[in-house]
Amino acid sequence: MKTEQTTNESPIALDIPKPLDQLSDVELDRKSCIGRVMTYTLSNMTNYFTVNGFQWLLPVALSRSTDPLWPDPGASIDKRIEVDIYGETVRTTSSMIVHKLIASSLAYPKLFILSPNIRIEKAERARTGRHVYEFTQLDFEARGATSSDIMRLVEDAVSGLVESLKKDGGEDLRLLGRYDALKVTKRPFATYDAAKLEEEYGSDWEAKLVGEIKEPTWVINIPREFYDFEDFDSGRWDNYDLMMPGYGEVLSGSRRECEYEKMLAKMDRENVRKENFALILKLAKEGRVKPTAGAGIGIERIVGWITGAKHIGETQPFPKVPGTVYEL
Ligand code: ASN
Repeated sequence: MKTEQTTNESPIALDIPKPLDQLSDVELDRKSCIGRVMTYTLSNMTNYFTVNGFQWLLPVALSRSTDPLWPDPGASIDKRIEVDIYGETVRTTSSMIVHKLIASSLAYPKLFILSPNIRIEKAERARTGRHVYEFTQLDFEARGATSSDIMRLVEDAVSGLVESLKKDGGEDLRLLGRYDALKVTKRPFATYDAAKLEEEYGSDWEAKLVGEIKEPTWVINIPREFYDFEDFDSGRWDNYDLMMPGYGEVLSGSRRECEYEKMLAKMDRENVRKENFALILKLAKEGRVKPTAGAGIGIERIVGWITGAKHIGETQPFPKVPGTVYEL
């Protein structure tokens, strides 16, 4: 998942999610209902990946190398957390992108990880409804896969999830007023090019697009971090975001860059500190970073879309709304 541009940063009438101990009985019932949808989603998705031959890796919290989250047109990181341990500086995980490219190249050709992503967003993002400063990402990667392989896999996973949830969790979806609104009937999903959307709608294209679409929709060719594949001749990016109707981005991914010279050139161009990516650069130089493709699903966002949560903090038992520090 990317920290994508948010067009909706002005304060809107939106209830900021409260900690559990401050909820009324009615609010606690709703919390519990969203919790059941969360449990179903996690169980359904992890099952989907395991039956399709993906190995389930455990997450890490501290590493020297983590996602630079740069360049990203919508990045709004207030603070990067770095701590010294054993005389070395480590960073809290912002995403496990670097780990999964290396893991998929070397030992686990098809993998997925449910990992905590810590992104200390600016406090003004409290009211976007789409940002929290800790979230869980279902990150997956497949050696030798193409973008289209991954897009078809995601379409299958999302359609399957919505279909079985309507069957098994229909009562909860009705309680949340979401049963009829959730529709995934078309396959493959419609696809738009970000450059064309920008031409047509300007920089606010995401809000316009999600206001118009009725079903999940892909946006491709989005300029992003060094690890997404860029064709240096055409300037096109082989990447994709999944947009949900009336909601926004819930997944981002790409075919990956695995050539040493290209990674280096992009890091230079983008002022990314190469010393923080020494291992992936070394492996790429040795030809040990393999062609892979994958994506990451923001769990709170996909459940937010399914349940119609106004703020993704509502899907978290212990909300992490930007600007607020909680006891739990
Ligand atoms: N997980 C995303 C990907 O697979 C990266 C991210 O979260 N920034 O591309």
